[in-house]
Amino acid sequence: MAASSVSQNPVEAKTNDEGQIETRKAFMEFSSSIPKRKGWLSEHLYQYQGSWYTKPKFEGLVSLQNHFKPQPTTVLLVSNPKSGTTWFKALLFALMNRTGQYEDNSHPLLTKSPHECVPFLESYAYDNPTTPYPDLPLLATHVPYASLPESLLTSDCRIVYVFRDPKDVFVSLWHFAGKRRPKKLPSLLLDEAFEMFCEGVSPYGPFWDHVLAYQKASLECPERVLILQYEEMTRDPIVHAKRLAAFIGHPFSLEEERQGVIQRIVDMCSFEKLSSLEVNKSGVHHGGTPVAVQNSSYFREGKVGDYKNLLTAEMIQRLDKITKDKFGKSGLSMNGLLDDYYHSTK
Ligand code: PAP
Repeated sequence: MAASSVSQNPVEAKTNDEGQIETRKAFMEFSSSIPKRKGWLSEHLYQYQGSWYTKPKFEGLVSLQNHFKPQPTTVLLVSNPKSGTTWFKALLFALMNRTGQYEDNSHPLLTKSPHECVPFLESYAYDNPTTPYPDLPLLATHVPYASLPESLLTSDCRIVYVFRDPKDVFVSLWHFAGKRRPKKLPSLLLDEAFEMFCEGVSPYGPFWDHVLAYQKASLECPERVLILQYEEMTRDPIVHAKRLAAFIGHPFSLEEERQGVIQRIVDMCSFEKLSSLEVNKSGVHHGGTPVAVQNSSYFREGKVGDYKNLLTAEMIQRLDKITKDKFGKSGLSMNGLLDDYYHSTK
């Protein structure tokens, strides 16, 4: 894969306990010199290598860029926040840990959140700056392509990238921010959040640049980067689960197909199933944030087109126009993303 064009970070992350403090201090100094804007989930977002981060995620990213050493067989799930990460974490984890290998009712996904089963790299790096990365076959990140660690770009790792209609992404993120934003901060009004999202000021944003960079990598190296759309997965989960399994090197055998293993995986990872599990209804997990996160906050509606319940016609038109302008010439397949737009502009 092409190496990142962005020069690697200016803050050197250290690995011992003392170093951790040094890194935090270096970060504090550095962060006072870079652009910052009002945040969604925290007070501020900081701009680094063209994208926007909360403090913990920025610090995690810096550590990641300095220290991450992937295994050649690592599979990395990448997404913009709110694009289907939880769902695809579950799917990929289940594809690697087939239901057939477990007794009924003993699959780890039934008692652990997908975020516990598949950690985010930058969150892990923030929480464990002095500990080596876990030797797990499946990891996840929201980091944009240009900021991925060199070690990953030059490795044989496979990347699964999932993207989603930005209208649903925006709505999902706004609701999530409503739950997660500290109460002491002034609320983030819908119109203000919408302007920020359109401008590209959202966690790991701009949204469109994030997608386009991975799409380019996928075109250049299709055997290393697979790009999938949330909406496609909802339309035909069996077909795409099979594609995913083959891509990550765990294709289904005819026997497994006959036994209905694919359907069982798709069912176990469905919104209805996962959101009804006790662990995802009342559990919490820690991951790169100072406070524990309620697992239930990752399960809201799980639908395609929920944006219609919140956005005005003007907002829909504006986001679609940005998407059309940005994605238009990319050749990116956008199955159904702009249907409303073309309908309304006929
Ligand atoms: P993250 O990037 O912060 O980890 P992510 O999982 O990408 O979040 O996004 C959460 C969205 O995925 C929510 O969408 P909504 O707000 O529009 O409802 C959530 O409901 C949806 N989601 C979670 N699990 C599933 C699933 N199994 N199937 C489909 N959608 C899901």
